[in-house]
Amino acid sequence: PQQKFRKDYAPPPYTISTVHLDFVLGEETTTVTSRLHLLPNYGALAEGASRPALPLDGRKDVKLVRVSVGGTQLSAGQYELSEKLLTLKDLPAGEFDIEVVTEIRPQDNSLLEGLYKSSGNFCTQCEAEGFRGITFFLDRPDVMAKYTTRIEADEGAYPVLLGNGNLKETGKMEGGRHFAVWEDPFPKPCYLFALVAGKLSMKERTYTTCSGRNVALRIFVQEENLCKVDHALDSLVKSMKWDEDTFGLEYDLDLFNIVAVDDFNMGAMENKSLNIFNSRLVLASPQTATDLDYSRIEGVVGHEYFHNWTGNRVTCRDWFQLTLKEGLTVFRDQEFTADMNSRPVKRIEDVMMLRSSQFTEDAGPMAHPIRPESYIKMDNFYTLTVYEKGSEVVRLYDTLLGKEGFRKGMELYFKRHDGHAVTCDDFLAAMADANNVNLDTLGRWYSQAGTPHLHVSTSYDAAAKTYTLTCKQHTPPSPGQDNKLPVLIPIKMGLLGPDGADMPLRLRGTDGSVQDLGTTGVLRFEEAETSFVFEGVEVEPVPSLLRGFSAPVKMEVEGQTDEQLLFLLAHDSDPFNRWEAGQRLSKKLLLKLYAAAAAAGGAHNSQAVAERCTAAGGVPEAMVSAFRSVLSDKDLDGSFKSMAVSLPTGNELLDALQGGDPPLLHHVRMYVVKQLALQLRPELETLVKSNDDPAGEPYHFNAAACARRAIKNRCLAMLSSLEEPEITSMLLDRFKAATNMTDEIAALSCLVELAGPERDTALAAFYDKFRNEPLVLLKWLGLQATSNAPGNVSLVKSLVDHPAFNVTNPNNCYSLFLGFGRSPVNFHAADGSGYAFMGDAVLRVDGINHQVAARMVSAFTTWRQYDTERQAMMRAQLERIVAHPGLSENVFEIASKSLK
Ligand code: B3K
Ligand code: ZN
Repeated sequence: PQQKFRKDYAPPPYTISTVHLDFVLGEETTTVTSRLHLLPNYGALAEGASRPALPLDGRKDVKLVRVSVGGTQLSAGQYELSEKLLTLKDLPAGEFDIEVVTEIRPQDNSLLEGLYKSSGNFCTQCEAEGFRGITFFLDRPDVMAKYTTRIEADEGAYPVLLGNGNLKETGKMEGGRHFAVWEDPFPKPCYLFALVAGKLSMKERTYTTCSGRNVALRIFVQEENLCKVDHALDSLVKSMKWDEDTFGLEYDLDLFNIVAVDDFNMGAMENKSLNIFNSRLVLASPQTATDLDYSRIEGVVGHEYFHNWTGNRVTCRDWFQLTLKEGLTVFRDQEFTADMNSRPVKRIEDVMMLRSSQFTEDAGPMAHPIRPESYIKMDNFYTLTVYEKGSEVVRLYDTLLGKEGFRKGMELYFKRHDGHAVTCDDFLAAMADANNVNLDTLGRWYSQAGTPHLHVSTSYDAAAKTYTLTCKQHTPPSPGQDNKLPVLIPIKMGLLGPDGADMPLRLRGTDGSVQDLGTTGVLRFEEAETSFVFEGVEVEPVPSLLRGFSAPVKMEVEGQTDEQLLFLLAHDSDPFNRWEAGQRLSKKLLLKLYAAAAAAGGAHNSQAVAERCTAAGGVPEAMVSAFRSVLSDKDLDGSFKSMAVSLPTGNELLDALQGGDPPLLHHVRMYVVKQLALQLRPELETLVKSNDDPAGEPYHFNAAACARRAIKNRCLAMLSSLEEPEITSMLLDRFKAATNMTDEIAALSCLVELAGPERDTALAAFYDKFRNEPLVLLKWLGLQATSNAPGNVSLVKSLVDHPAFNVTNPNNCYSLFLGFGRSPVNFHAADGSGYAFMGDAVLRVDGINHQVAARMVSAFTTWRQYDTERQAMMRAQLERIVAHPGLSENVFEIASKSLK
C-alpha cells in the first residue's frame, strides 16, 4: 500500500465550479450521472507543454458506464481506467464540461462508505474519501463546488428523498416512481455531500435566528423511534443559540435536517444541512438511555452543528489538516457542554479520557502529531490525538489569549477564510494577528508527537520573601521523530497560603519589573528551562500548578508531599486541581501497592493480591479521611464527589508502569476500592439514601439530577465490591425497581461483576425486557463483554452467536469486541485466549467492514506496555494479522505500524 505525505501537497490541476448529480436508485443497480463544470487551475503552461491530465478517484466496486468531455463520449482507448483511478487526457483549453455515468450496488456495500443501505433505506457517508465510492471525482477537500442533486426512486419504498441545501422541485413519475431536486447554494468539498432515501418519520421545530430568520429543524427516524427525538431537538436548539451568543455565528440556510441510521461506522457526520447520525447519538428516552447517553447526544448534536462554521464554511485544504476542523470543533463542543452543565465536571471528564486513552496513543507505535505527516488510509487518522489533543491545542490559545482574544481570533479567521479550504497555519496566523502576539512556539504542537513532560521544582527564600518555580520540559522521541523542540506551555497557577486561600501573585519580569497576576496567573513557558520568581511571598506556599489542566502534559512536581496533596485536595480554589490532588495521591498508592504485589510473586487471584497489598501497608488512614471529608462536604456537587473518589484508570496506571500485568493491576485497584468501601461504609450508605430520586419523580436530564444519580451509583458500585449477600440482593432489588436506564444499568453493571445467581437472573431479565430495543441490547452486550468475571472469554465467544448480535452492524462490533478489549482480566487472560479471540474477530470483520476492523485491531497496538509473556502473545496476533491474505489497507496500516 502507498503512503501519502503532507510535504507532497500540490493544488489540483483543475477545479470544479458546479456539480449536477442525478441518482436513479434501484434495488439491483443504482445509476449515477455526474455533470461537472471544470476550470483550469494549472496556470501558465511552459512552451510546448501539454495540458495536464485530470485524475478522477474511484473505487473498484464503481462501474464506469460512459464518460463524455464537452458533449462527446470517449471511446475506451481515449481514457485510462484502473481499479482506483479514471484519468482523462488531451482535455480542451479553458473551461469545459464532463459527464461521468457510473453504476453502483449500495445494497452490497458493507463498508458503509459511499452510498449504502441501512434498515432498507439509502444513505451516504463520504468523509474522508467515500465520495469516490459513488462516482469518479476529484475526491479531495480543496475542490469546492456548488451541488445540485436529483434523486429518483420508487415512491412506495422510499417516500422521503433528502439532499443538501434547499428543496427545489419534486414530482411524480410513471411506474410509481418520484423524484426530488435539491440545490446547495454554498460551495463545498465532496466529503460533505449527502443523500438519504427511505421510509422515515419526522419531527419538526422552528428556530428563529438572532437576525430573525426562521429555520426548520427536522429529525428523521424510523417510525417507532419518533418518541425518542425530543432531547436531540432540544440539544440542536441550544447549540444554535450558544453559537450565536458565544461566537456570533448564525445558521445560514432555512432548513437543517438530521437523519438517524442504525448502521454507521462512527458517531455522526456534518454534511451540509443534512447531518447523518448513528442512531445511538439521536434516540433517547429515560427508559432506554442513561445520563451519559443524554450528555453524549447533547455534545455530538452540538459538535456536528458547530461544524457548519468550523468545517463546512471554512474547511481543510488537505486531510493532514483534519485537526483544523476537528480539534477546533471538539473544543467548541466541550465549551458548549461546560456552559450547559457543570464546567469543572466537564473538564475533569475530558481530562480523564485524554489521559487514559490519548496519552497511551501518544506513547505508542501509532503516535502522530495532531497534524500527521503521512498516512495510508485517512480513516485511520480520526484519532484521539487529532480530536482530543487537537482540542487541547486549541484550548492553549484560549488560555493564553482569554475569551475575548480568542473570539477576536475566530472573527479574523472567518473574515479571511470563509468559503475556503485552509490550513492549521492559517488558523494560528489569524489568532496571532488578531491579538498581535507571537505564537511560533505554539505552532510546534502541530508538528511534534508525544506528550511533553513538564518538571517543576520549587524553592522558597524566607529572607528575600521570594518563591521560585523552575520549570523544565522535554518531549520523548516518537516514531520518526527523535529530537523535539520546546513547546509553548501555558501554566495556569496559584499559590496557597497556610489558611488554604490563594495568595496574591507578583511575578518578577526579566527587566526586574513586577507584574500583578491577581490570584490565578498564566505563566508562558516556552523554553527548555525557565525560572519564574514571585515576590512579596510572606510564608512558604503550597503551589497549585496547571490549574484546569492548562496544557496536555505530564507534570512532575519535585518533592511534592502527600501532605501537600491532601492540603490541595481540601482547599484548592481550582476544582480541577482539587480533584487532581486526589488522583495523584491515589496513583502513588496504587503504584506502590502494585509494586509490592508484583514483587511478592505468587497467584494473581483477588484474594492473594489483597493479602499482599495488606502486608504492604494497605490504604493509609489519611487518604481514607480525605475521601471521607470530600464525601461529607455539603458544598460539593455529587458529580464532582463521584469523580473525586474514583481511582485513576487502569490505562493511566499502565502508562506509568513499564511492563505491567493488567489482571494484577485490576486486582490491586479492586483491593483499594474495597478497603475504601469498608472504611467509608456509613458515608456511602448515607449518600445512597439521600440521593435517591424522590418516589414518583419523573426523570430529568439536568446537572443537579445527574449529580444525584452519579454519586448514588458510585457509592453503590463501591459498596458492591464488598461482595456481601445483603448488598448483592439490595442491588438486585434496585435493578428491578429502577425507573430509568441510568439506575438500571448502574445496578446491572455491579451485578455483572459478581459471581452468583443474581448475575444470571438480572441479565436474563434485562434481555427479556429489551429484546426489541437494539440500542439497549448494545449495553447488554457491552457489559458482558467488558466484565472481569473470571473465565469470561467463553461467555463472550458464545455471545457472537446470540441472536442479539449482528456482525455487520458497527455498534454491535464496538460493544462486543471493543468492550471485550477493555477487560483487563479477560482480554489479557494469561493463556492468550482473549488475544486469540480478538485476532480471529479482526480477520472476520475485515472481510465485511475495514474501518470497524481497523478500530478493533487497535486493541493490540499497546502491546509494548505489558509484561514479556503478553507482549509475545499480542505480537504474534499482530504478525498473524499482517500476514493474512487479502487484508484491508486499513488494518494493514495499524497492524504493521504497531509492530515497528
Ligand atoms: N467528521 C466526521 C468524521 C468522519 C470520519 C470518517 N472516517 C464526524 C465528526 O467529527 O464530526
Ligand atoms: Zn467533527
